[in-house]
Parts: sequence; structure tokens; C-alpha cells
Amino acid sequence: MTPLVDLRSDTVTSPTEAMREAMRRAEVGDDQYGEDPTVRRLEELAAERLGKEAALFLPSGTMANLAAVLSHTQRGDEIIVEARAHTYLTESGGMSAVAGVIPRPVLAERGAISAAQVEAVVRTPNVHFAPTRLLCLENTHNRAGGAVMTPAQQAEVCAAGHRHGLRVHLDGARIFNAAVALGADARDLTRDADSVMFCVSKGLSAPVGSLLAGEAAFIARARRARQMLGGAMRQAGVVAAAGIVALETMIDRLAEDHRRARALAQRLAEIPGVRVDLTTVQTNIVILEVDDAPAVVDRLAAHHVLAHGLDRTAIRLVTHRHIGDAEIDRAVDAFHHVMPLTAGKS
Ligand code: TLP
Repeated sequence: MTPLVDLRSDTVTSPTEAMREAMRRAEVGDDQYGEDPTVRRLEELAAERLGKEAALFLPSGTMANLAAVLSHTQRGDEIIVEARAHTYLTESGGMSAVAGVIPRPVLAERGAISAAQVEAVVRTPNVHFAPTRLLCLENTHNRAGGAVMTPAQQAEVCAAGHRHGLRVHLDGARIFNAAVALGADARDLTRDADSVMFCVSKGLSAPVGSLLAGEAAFIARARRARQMLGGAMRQAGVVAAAGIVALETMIDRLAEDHRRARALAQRLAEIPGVRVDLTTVQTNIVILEVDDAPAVVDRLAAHHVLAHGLDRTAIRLVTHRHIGDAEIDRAVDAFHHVMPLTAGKS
């Protein structure tokens, strides 16, 4: 059988041998009693890597983002969020349905909300308005093609939020991709945010889990939110062990994923009918525009290449540990076969 080239997401990565070994050996305890030493170690390591006081291990990025919103806000508060942010677009409306907050979506170039945009939309004190309480950022920005916000951009927008008394949450699901792309320390990207979420289950290849980091008092509130959401686990050290390996050994290799994503985007941009904004391709995500995305995705699958259809005209491709140069070649070949059959069909 022809092996699949799975470019749908970096979430499809499976644990490395070192992770499986660490999982087998993991010392565990009941984490709801705070007694799992491996979870504790992962939380301490994550806090240290992000330059925060404390961190909390949660089953998913979606739950970690929601726990952050619950811990920063009260029902009826307004939050400023990028219009294509994961928290707004692809978390099943949890921020409103569960946390009861009102999103104020702001469409930003390359996903990077600016200080001027914050200034323009933040609510002035007025009994009629839902008070703006939180600013949510995303770095790298998934739907903007993995685009990166620089430390300077982040510092500026966070300062604008803080000037207006907002808290800032950073959805850094792929924060280490951003750090590697910039040649920066992740702490340069997290310093100005009050809380940060990142996933060990994406390009870092761990099977499960995300971490939420911030001040100790904030993490204590988030621990309660996690409990409420049913995300407090028991012998979670079994999966946390893989997260430790991810943080200790899997960050530097993300540069390879970035190199391949760039090569893929450049080669696809040459194919008639494929449009790519190469300026957004800074990390491991490539977003293409085509005339008929569902048809292209279906036909690629027939060539054993899996892509993620975002809407009628957009397709997302994500590079990761299981995508080598040969897989990039196969994906490009498949596009060469498929595009003449689908172009101009919308
Ligand atoms: N994104 C997934 C899917 O939801 C599409 C993916 O394949 O990219 N923030 C960002 C920026 C994310 O990209 C994701 C996952 C999350 C949060 C949520 O993380 P999980 O999947 O662990 O709930």
C-alpha cells in the first residue's frame, strides 16, 4: 500500500521512541491530589521555559484556552480577539457558550493585532458597554498561514492592552515554532503576556496535552477551571512524560519543518491555479488558495496526499516530523496531477 503523505496537521505526529520509553518508565500518582511527580516536573519545566511563575497541564489546547478565559474574566465581559483566531473560530464557541464572554473580533494583517487596533476598539467605561477585560493573541497564527509576531510587535500590543487595564492571553499553541523561526528565546515572546498556552501535541510530537502558564495566583484559578471543565486527570504522568521529552529534545528540529514548508510553498506557487502568499510562510504552515478546494482535497487524497480543506477556496498544508524531502516531492507531484483537473471549476 502506498504510504500516506499526511499534511493535514502537525497534530498527526506520533510519539518518538524516546517518548514511548519515558512513558513506560514514568513515575505517576493521582494528579487531582497533586501527587503525580511527572506532571509536576512537566509543569515546572514549562513555566521555566516560558519565564512564568507556574504552569498547569491540560488535556488539550482548546481546554487550556478556555480555562484561561474563565480565569481572566467574568460572564458579560468583552474580549478582543483576532477575527480568524483559533479561540474565536475553531473552539466551538466555548468562550461564549461556557465562559459567557462577548468576543470583539478584529481582522488583522497576518493575524497580528496592533496597538492601534486595540486603542480603536477598547470600550470606554460606560454602563451600556460590556467591559473589555481581555486581549487574546495567537503566535504563530494558524489561519494566517503560520505567521509570526515578533517580540517587538507583541510588546507593543500588550502595552496597549495593559494601558487600558486588560489582561493578555497568548494562544501560543505553536510558540516554539515562532521562537525557532525568529531565532529567539520563547521567553522573548511570552514576557509581556499575562498567560500563555502551548501544545506539546503538535510539532513537538507528544501524543497529548497542552500547558497553560502565568502567575501563581492565575494558575490556581485555572486549576479550578480545569476541574470544572472535567480536565483534571489522574495518573497523567504517563502522557506528561512524553511532554518532557518534547520540551527537552524536539524544539530545535522544528527548523526542518519550516524549511520544508517554505520549499513546498515555493514549488506549489509555480503551479497554475495555486495562489500562495509566501510572506506568511514563516513556519510549518502553508495556506493555498485554489478555485475549488474540496475538489482539490479529494483528488489529492486519491494520490495518497492528505490536505486540510479550510473553506471553499482555501487549503492548509502543515509540515512535521513525518514529512521529509521525499514526502514534499510526492505532494508537489500530486498537485501537478490534480490542478489541471480542478482549476476554474468554482
Ligand atoms: N489546531 C488544530 C485544529 O483545531 C485545526 C490544527 O490542526 O491546527 N490554538 C491553535 C492556534 C491551534 O492551532 C489549535 C489546534 C488549538 C489552539 C487547540 O488545540 P487542541 O487541538 O489541543 O485542542
